[in-house]
Amino acid sequence: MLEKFFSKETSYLRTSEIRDLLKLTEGRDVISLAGGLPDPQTFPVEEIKKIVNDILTNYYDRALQYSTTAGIFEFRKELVNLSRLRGISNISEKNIFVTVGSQEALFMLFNILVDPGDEVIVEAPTYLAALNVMRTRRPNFNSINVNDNGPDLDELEKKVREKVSDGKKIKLIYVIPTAQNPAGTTMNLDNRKRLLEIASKYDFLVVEDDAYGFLVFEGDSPPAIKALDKEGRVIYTGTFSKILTPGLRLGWVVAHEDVIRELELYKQNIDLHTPSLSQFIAMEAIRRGVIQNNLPKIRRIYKEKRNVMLEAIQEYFPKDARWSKPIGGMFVFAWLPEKIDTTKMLEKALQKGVAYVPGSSFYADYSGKNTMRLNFSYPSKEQLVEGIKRLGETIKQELNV
Ligand code: PMP
Ligand code: G9A
Repeated sequence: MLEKFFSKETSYLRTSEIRDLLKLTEGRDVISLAGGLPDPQTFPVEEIKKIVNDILTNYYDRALQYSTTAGIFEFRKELVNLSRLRGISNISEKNIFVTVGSQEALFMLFNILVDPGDEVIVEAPTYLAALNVMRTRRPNFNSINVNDNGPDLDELEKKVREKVSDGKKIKLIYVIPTAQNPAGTTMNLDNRKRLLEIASKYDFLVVEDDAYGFLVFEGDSPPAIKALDKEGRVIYTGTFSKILTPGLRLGWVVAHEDVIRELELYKQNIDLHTPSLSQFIAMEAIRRGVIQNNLPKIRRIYKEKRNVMLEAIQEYFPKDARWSKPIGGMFVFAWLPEKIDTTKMLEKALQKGVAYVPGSSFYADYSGKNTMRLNFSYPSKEQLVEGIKRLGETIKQELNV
């Protein structure tokens, strides 16, 4: 009824299937392999209780007060230390910007960087909530397929060369190099270096989303691309959602001071600053080693759950399906026989009591109709087996229609 009053910009907003499915499955007897919720067992609740109590006793005057837009100074100092664990050195608190989750960081970054018609590069598939932000900027999307080592860099170089020979300029690539959401892939060190070389040669920015950089449970986590950046070309985003708790809604950006300045102006318009109390809690959690000490437990739990999910998929999925074998993160991505449209199949899966995220919304062009994303971090091991069993049955029935 009131749509006629809405701005033109609203017509570019797209719904998040992840958020829709959260609503749809809430309170229903459905095993959800859809949303990427952390396992609450990983929340260090006793330590947080103590931290909150100490903060409200000792620093209530600052923790309950307004604070600066870029983030609380001492917290930014701790973020310099935390970033070092991802190999990022040679930065100071002036390169750090605190946000309401890394989602806000992505929102602000794409708004300050992307104009309509700009050439942007994304992985296919990639994180849908980042795509939805970018869609509001109406860029020209260039999708690069993801293989076992992350984005196919030969394809990337070819695409970039084509654009350049057409007289176009690439603005940026958005990449999730470690335990990618949704594909579960990780770029090795050589590929990270090569990506930077390409970005440098053709002079575009790299927006590196490191949401799962601390969550590699098999082998070592390669350093962040930002750790290799000597030109200030990489803009890095991190989040506390997977290493502490998503309820604090805390993320951060590591970037050149030029970018930080622009973020500051932008955030003044959005929400003035990130909640002070959340920042104090995370700061103390870093200072007391709560996060660092909890990471082995998180990795162990997710590794066990990944194993359970992969074994169940092996047993219950049709033999001509293929799926990723992630070394970290929270998701397995599956490619089903071409005949299957996972968006259409979702209703049948829900009737059988299992949910997943259809893969097409992770593609800029909504292709990937036969793909799906499966979360293993939240369900119990029993639910993982039962959920995959139900899903396997749904797929096999669909193949026989
Ligand atoms: N980037 C990626 C790749 C994600 O998977 C997520 C959330 N799962 C986010 C960003 C945003 O997370 P948050 O806003 O909770 O930091
Ligand atoms: O499912 C994900 O990728 C992360 C969670 C996002 C959300 O809760 O919207």
